Amino acid sequence: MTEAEALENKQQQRKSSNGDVLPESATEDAFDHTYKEKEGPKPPRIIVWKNVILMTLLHIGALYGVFVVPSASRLTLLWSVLCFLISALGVTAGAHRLWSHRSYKAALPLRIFLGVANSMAFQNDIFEWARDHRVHHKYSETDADPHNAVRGFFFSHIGWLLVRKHPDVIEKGRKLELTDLLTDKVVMFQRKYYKLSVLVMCFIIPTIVPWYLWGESLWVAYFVPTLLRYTLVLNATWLVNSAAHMWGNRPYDKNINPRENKFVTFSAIGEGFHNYHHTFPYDYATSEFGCKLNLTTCFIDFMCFLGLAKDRKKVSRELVLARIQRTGDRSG
Ligand code: ST9
Ligand code: ZN
Ligand code: ZN
Repeated sequence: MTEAEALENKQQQRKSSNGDVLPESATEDAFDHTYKEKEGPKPPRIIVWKNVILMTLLHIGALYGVFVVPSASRLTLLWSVLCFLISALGVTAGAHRLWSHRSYKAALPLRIFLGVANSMAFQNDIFEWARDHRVHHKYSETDADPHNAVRGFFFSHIGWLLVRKHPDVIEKGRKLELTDLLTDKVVMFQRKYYKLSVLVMCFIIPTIVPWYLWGESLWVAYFVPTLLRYTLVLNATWLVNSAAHMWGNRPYDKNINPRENKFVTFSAIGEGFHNYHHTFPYDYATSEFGCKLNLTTCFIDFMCFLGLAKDRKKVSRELVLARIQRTGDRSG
């Protein structure tokens, strides 16, 4: 892509649904066509054994949790689903659409809820999550992408959390504009008390509530709504980085890897329309279709209805159609 095309691309991305040009911060996550991977041998892969051991134990615990499911009461199963949804929203509506992309605005009570929900998901604090995610969009499928899908399914799914980062991820991440995150009191508070908030929200509350309120055994409560639920949310999220960067169609931009993947859309409560999302990262619905198959979009719409959210950015139909004509894969 030439420099002129890159500029046109950037300007197109900066037009909101009503034709307004969005602020530069809204395009901080737009793909950087000028970045070139360094030539020569790649840096060695340094395995972080502590993470390998913890992730293995977590997944063994979750697998055991599957066998414990039949012994769980109905209320415990319902509680597990609720914990899944709360933690998922902390990631999708919180760390992703609000804090990484600034695709809508949220009032303080909603930001507090999303911050607490995000700690239940235990996926690194919001600041770290959003910084990594902005580098992912800007340097997608290169050495500077934390979960570069070119390195294969395993690496983009979980492997990237088991090894030291490529130096380019850190180098490029340090150059990002992150003032909006640094000045957000909820983000900074959550970062300051992250370990404690994870202990309480991800482990203690999901275990204690079923035991205290309806007499579930601590054993079942620990393995089902806690370990199994946590592991399912992690894997649903990771599928966006792995499966949705490999399998599915590309109606909006056939030149990029991210794809529309129905299975991921379902498991990640609306985040599998990944070809659309990488093409228009600032769209609050992360898809062309509003609430269709997209629980997170319904949630944000409902928050707007309650007056807790506003200024949802949406790409106009004309811009989407023009993009489909220009770069979409229209073969099927
Ligand atoms: C987890 C995260 O699972 C999942 C994120 C997924 C994202 C998905 C996105 C998809 C779209 C959204 C869809 C949502 C769907 C949700 C569905 C829900 C149903 N820029 O980190 P260190 C600095 S987490 C700038 O140690 P190493 C850093 O500040 C799971 N700087 O790197 C530090 O600086 P200083 C739980 C950066 O040593 C220095 O570099 N967590 C950046 O290479 C070293 O940082 C875990 O399992 C950056 N981007 O280690 C593992 N990055 O020294 C937690 C870093 O000055 N992580 N820096 O303080 C780790 O253990 C380590 O990070 C590591 C790398 C081993 C992975
Ligand atoms: Zn992606
Ligand atoms: Zn994104």
